[in-house]
Amino acid sequence: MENNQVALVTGSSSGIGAAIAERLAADGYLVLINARSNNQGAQRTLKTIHDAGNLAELCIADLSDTAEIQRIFSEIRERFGRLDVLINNAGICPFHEWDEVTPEIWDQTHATNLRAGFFCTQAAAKIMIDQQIHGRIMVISSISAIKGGTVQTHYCPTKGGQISMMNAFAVCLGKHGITCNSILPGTIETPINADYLAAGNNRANLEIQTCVGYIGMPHDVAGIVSFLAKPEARYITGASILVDGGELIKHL
Ligand code: RM4
Repeated sequence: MENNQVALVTGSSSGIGAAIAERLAADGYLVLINARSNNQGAQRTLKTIHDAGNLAELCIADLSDTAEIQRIFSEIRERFGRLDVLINNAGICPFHEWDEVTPEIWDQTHATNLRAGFFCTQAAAKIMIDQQIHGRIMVISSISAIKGGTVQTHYCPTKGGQISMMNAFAVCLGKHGITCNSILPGTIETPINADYLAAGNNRANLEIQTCVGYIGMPHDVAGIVSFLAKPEARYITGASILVDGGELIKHL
């Protein structure tokens, strides 16, 4: 791989984002670890990458604030002069019954999951085009883009929107050699659903919904991201790739 390539992974203080950050650093990128604050998780991801002898720096910003997005992308331009990979991973899933969702919960979920992804992609693509970089942009969407969830009526549309947004960007950016793809994880063992998985029979119920009989781990998602970032994946754009242990097809 060409030296000095830079990858930004939003929301990489824990879970899927942390695993992607570690994987891309192992692949040779200087990884920018984004988190809302300089918290323990961000420090842990940074230390894991450094301990493995790879490159990473913190990139602290709350991406639900578009001014913060502008700030970090100006900094990336000034400091590195390039961006090769953007992984739109930051996301929240505050579980609420459909009749308890308030406009505030709706707005907050959309600002983090969808609006931030749009403005990060817009800013990243401008750098890639200016630098003539055949960049890679991905969004970590979800099986929930397709499948409904009882406590996710406000969250599912953000995941569906992420796919349609990546497809639209794929159309716009293909001529610049930039690919835009969506990854759709099923249930993955992360802090976002730790309480849910621990309650009642939720874990067992989710396990039997998959073909493989178990719940995936963050590194199960990181592998496909690593592949899509490579030059050999140049012809894959506008794709939606399920990483769900066969959950979606099992009950069709
Ligand atoms: C996902 C999907 C999973 C759930 C997470 C929090 O997109 O719905 O099943 O665990 O959200």
